[in-house]
Amino acid sequence: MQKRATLRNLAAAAVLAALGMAAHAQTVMKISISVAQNSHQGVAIDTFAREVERRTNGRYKIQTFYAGALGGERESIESVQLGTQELAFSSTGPVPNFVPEARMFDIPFLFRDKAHARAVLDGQIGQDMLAQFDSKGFKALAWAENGFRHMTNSKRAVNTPDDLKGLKLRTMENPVHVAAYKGFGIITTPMAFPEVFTALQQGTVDGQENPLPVIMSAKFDQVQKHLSLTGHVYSPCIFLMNKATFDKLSAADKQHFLDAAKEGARANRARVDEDDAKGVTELRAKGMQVVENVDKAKFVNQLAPVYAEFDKQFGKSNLDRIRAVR
Ligand code: EAX
Repeated sequence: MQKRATLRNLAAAAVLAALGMAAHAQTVMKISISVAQNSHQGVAIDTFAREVERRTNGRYKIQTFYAGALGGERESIESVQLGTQELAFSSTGPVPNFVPEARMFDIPFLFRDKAHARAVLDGQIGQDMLAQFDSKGFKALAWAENGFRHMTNSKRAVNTPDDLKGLKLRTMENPVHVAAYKGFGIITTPMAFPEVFTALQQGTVDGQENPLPVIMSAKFDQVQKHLSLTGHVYSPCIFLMNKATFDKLSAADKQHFLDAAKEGARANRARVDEDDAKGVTELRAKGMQVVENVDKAKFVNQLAPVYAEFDKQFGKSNLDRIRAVR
């Protein structure tokens, strides 16, 4: 009799333990960026991670990795496509290697300002572009922002395109950027972001180009003398998730991940605005010489031959549709 009661209690305890485990079963996923945590990109993934955990009541935990800890942007995107890493937050720099259609957004001087870029990305054109990622093994959760890119170098002030001629600049691994920068006479060196600081420090390249939030968080003022606010390219960022991993989520959890990415993008864009507002003052105080008013018309005119090529590649009507968005 006693033995049977003990066995019953043991069975009950085992069931409770199993239920307890089930109630607290947690799936851990990884997300990475190539810049420091204290940055517009760090804010994006930290907000995303917090929101996913909150909205799924802890059923999903997002482990965040910064400063290229899991590799550069191209490497991380590749890992997400393969499924060895569930998520990445990246600029669109390396994206054309995976989703060629997306390179349209990398065309110099295509976007008037951040409001225009955000309206395009959050509107029909941008949402249609997100759908292009599905067939390439990605679920693109949301657009976010890197910002308008500016030129830095250690050699000379850049006021006109002629000042760019012969400069060895690191570029992202992006075919549109490389073609455009060659149009300025730049000697282009495509390179993953985690290698850039050392390359600048050692003089392997003379300069690079990035938004103020990246220049600030990467402390490029320590290895670059000159900054010119060329704003030559608007650089989106994007939340990418392995498609098969996303498809396995319940309908409710799919929505939680999508909403968390939108929250992350909201926090990210707010931090870009903050950094843009104080960046020039901060970088000047750290010793950079800043050219604030370059003659943008001269830079645009210099790219006329390249634009003719882009009109052919992407269809002038598609580019005009983007320009027409208010
Ligand atoms: O954070 O590789 C680059 O220059 C990109 O802007 C990257 O997002 C740096």
